[in-house]
Amino acid sequence: MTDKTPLYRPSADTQSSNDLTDRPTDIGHGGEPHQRGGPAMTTAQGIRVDDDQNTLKAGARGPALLEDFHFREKIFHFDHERIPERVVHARGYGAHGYFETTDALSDLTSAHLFQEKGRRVPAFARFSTVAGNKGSFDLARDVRGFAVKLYTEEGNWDIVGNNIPVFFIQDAMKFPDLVHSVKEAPDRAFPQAQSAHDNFWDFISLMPQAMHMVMWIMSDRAIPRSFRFMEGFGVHTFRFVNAEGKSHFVKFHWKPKQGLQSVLWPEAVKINGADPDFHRRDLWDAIQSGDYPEWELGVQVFDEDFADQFPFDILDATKLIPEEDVPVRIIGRLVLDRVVDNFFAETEQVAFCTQNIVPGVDFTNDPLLQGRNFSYLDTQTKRLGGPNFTHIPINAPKCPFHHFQQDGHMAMHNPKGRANYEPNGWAEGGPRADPDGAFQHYPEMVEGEKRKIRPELFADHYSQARQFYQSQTEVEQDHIANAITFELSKVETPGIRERLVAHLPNIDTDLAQKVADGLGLIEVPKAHNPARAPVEGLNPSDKLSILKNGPESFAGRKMGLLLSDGVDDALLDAIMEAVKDAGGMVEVVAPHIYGITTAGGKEVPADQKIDGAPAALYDAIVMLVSDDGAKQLAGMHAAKTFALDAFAFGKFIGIGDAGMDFLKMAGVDSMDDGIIPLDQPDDATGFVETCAKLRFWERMV
Ligand code: HDE
Repeated sequence: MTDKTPLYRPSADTQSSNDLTDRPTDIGHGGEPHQRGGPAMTTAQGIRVDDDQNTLKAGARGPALLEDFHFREKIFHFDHERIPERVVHARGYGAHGYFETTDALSDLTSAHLFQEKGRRVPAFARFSTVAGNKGSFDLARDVRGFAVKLYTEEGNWDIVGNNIPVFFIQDAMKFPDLVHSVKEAPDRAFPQAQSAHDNFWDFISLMPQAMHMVMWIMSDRAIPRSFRFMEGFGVHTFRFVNAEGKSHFVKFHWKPKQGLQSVLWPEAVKINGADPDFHRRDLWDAIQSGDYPEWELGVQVFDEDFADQFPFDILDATKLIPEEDVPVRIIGRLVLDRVVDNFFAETEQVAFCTQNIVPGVDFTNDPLLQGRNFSYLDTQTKRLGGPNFTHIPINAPKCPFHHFQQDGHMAMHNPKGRANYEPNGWAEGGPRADPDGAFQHYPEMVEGEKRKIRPELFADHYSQARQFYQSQTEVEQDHIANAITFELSKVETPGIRERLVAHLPNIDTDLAQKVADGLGLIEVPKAHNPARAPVEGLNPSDKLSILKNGPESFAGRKMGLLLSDGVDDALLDAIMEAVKDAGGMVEVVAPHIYGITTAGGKEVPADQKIDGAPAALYDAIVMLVSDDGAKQLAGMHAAKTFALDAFAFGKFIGIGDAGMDFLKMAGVDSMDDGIIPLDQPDDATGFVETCAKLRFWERMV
């Protein structure tokens, strides 16, 4: 063949024409709309592009030419699209909103934000899992990050917390080891986003300080129903400092207005397959539908006297202060009301830093927090490529800022004039430090020997682990035992399993026995010797349980409606209406994605084809099917599994028309009070009210 062969040049929109003239012709200058809709395409340098389908060649079959600056620029930019993902908390999802003070606190802090009820500042929150890579699934059994950036009048304040109030380790020195152990093993690069493997439990079983946190991550806190249904905690003890310079200790709490709710582990496993984006989709959908998630900000405030008599060290991040000892005072609310315009620009580039605090707030000497104050700034420099990450809009303060920092990669704020140092004698001399209204470090007295050491009280590792376990309902205790059993069953080395189980008698002997039985151990291994005798007689705390703090209505939750052709119109309308009235959402699941036709001839589109929507995706279920529909669904494996799962996961199931026949055909042969007949439209409201109770737990014990 020679270059005399006919030319083929697909056009932008058809990809099929040989006609060299079939391409945009009506291209005006200055970016005005081009004939197919958008503005004229240019390179990043602003040069207009004539063809975006073909590289420049020496003849139709000839080599590509280096001269093709459009192609080279396009590919070069594509090659550089990724920035390093976060070493931890790589997978996350963020949204914008605002924070509003609901209770002024001028007696405790000079922070401008808290001086007056009703003060509002813009906020950005990012929720995340810790262990998995950026593309991992949402329902990993894992801690969730709960990071909030408040753009205050006095600068950015980042509260970089988690959905669990304690942490695995006490000193930042161990963080790289912890993270290496939980991430995929370095030789095989798996497992992804899971703690159920030898390295993690090997490390943890050698770190008694992690035992309190182990109780939390093995509880249902680690598999939240959505970001909207989980608490957030600042974890460390911080300080509030008032205008007179007086300091109080403070712990931060975010309490979801929606209540607490988690999924079951077997549900999590199914959800990860059916919808790996379950949590991010939930946040997006809620905000887009106007159902704005909301959290109250609460503080536990206490003084040195309390700290001195508290049986644990308030600088120890493996301990919490029970709300029964120091009640949580609600001082504000966070509302997320806007999704991002661009995930990369905002959620991926947002740079939280624990050291970002404002006047009136200060650090304590918690050795974990002190280490974090170094790590976050360092990590942002690496991820965002240089020191100017504060020039990126999502990270820039929304208050005035002036300093002499200059240049560096991608500098966007470039001061004019010649004064770039201080002191200087120029008339336009630039900013000057001024103690009035400035951040002042709390002048805490510090003395001591310079040693690598920890306080003696940090050595109590089991007391609060026990308190947490004993504060749970029976169902939740079972879930903890099952989770530890599951995880250790994935551990291949028997010695690691036994070393971990040997911690459990120090926490609770029943728990130890349940796990030993679950693993098939002949007996509970001899308990490890505690480094310090546990504190006896700590009272259980109801606030530590999810089930005791659940939602009170169906608001913000989702009903899965399994439908077939020929269903009763009035009943269907009544259910849809009742869920809507309760503030919930409905998703229609049907044999086909085009939906169903009711007995009255109305077409109802489906949101999901049954094969792609296991019952685990929903908080409660309605099965509204006709006689023929029951038979049709009973012949579909996915529909039968849907029914069996709904039952097995303890969901409330509303049954209309021939739904009961279908349930039986699917293999559900025992009936209970969680299966609720919907005989007439009036039954719908009562059913939805019952669903407020999350699950029919009696079926599950
Ligand atoms: Fe982090 N952590 N962390 N962490 N952390 C990061 O910063 C670190 C810790 C938390 O949505 C990194 O920007 C050290 C506790 C959240 O962008 C990194 C130590 C708590 C996020 C880092 C801890 C957290 C991070 C990785 C031990 C709860 C995600 C990327 C001293 C109170 C923020 C990044 C977001 C992210 C370091 C322990 C919460 C590497 C050294 C305890 C929510 O800087």
